[in-house]
Amino acid sequence: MTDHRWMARALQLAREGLYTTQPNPRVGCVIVRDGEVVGEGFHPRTGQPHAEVFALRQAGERARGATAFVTLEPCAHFGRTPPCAEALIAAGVARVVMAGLDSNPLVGGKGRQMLEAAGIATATGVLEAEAQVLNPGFLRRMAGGIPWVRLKMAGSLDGRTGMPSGESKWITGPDARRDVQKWRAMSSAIITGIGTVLADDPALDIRPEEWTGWHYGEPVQPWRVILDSRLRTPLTAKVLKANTKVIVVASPDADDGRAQALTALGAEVWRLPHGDLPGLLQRLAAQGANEVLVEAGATLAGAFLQAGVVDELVLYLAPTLLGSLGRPLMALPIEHMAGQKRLDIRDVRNIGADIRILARPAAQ
Ligand code: AOF
Ligand code: ZN
Repeated sequence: MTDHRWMARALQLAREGLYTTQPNPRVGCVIVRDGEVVGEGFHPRTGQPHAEVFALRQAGERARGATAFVTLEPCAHFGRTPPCAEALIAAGVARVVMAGLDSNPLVGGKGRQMLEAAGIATATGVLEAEAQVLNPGFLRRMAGGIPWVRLKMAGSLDGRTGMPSGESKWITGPDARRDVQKWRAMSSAIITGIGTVLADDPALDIRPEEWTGWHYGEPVQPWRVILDSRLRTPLTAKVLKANTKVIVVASPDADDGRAQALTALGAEVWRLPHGDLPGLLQRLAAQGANEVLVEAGATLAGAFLQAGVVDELVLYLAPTLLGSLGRPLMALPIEHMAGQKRLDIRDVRNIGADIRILARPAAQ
């Protein structure tokens, strides 16, 4: 029981890095001796020390004979920083409790082995599900080479996103729009479509002045990804001015001149077969994307769902009825009940005057 209590504290610490650690995982660590916390730490940013290092620094000599609670298996490799398993051994820690193993092939099980070989007692599986929720993208990318995909949508209570004319501002309220900032900040990349760029010219950025929910330091700006098979992105589009990586995904035969003009503005142009969403996701993961947020119109939202690559839906519904002429949330033509996409609802809450539903595709 007490193991759970200290791990809960370590998870709380890990959450400090919710918006800043990518591409690294969010990790927290608590060092406890004789029922008393002697050190705490979390991983703040890629390139900076790991959670265990901060906790060990704080504990100093008091780490000797203590128990370390870590939300992820301590690393065993020399990455940008030296192995945490070695640091724990050197500090004389007696026991290490970890929520789960690291799915990074460089670490997976090796950290625990190193600790055990040094005579340190280990325990694994304490609040493991809670720890996984904190790093769905990192664990997925390391284990399977694809990111965790969230699809954000907003509409009326009757599932409409605007009028037949395209008129759509505003359906959801300012609180819901602020809440979206949080999902953006948690993401390594935001994916949108050329339709949205042409219609709304969104910047898709995180505006700390609009949202102060972040904890440690300013959020890392997610990459912007525009699916634009024929390279119609205007050179004046706001999304191109992002202070982060901008990727325009085009068809293999899209115009070279357009590609060069976009590259000259600092964007990367990736060429992929039209509709190859799994290929795109693999490539994003290969570059370090953990969680991606799809913020797109009905066509692309439908395409992601059809391709079966959505892990989580983030759906904002406003207390209004836009009626049957309104545009649907997603283009998802289904003819028979057998083709329906059933979901598991994981969370429902009020966000200002709107509601937010988190749902995941149900196991088929
Ligand atoms: C830990 N504690 O706090 C974190 C870990 O490039 P580096 O050196 O930062 O290493 C990154 C890898 O280390 C990352 O892919 C993951 O496997 C592990 N992250 N491990 O013991 C931490 N953030
Ligand atoms: Zn480490």
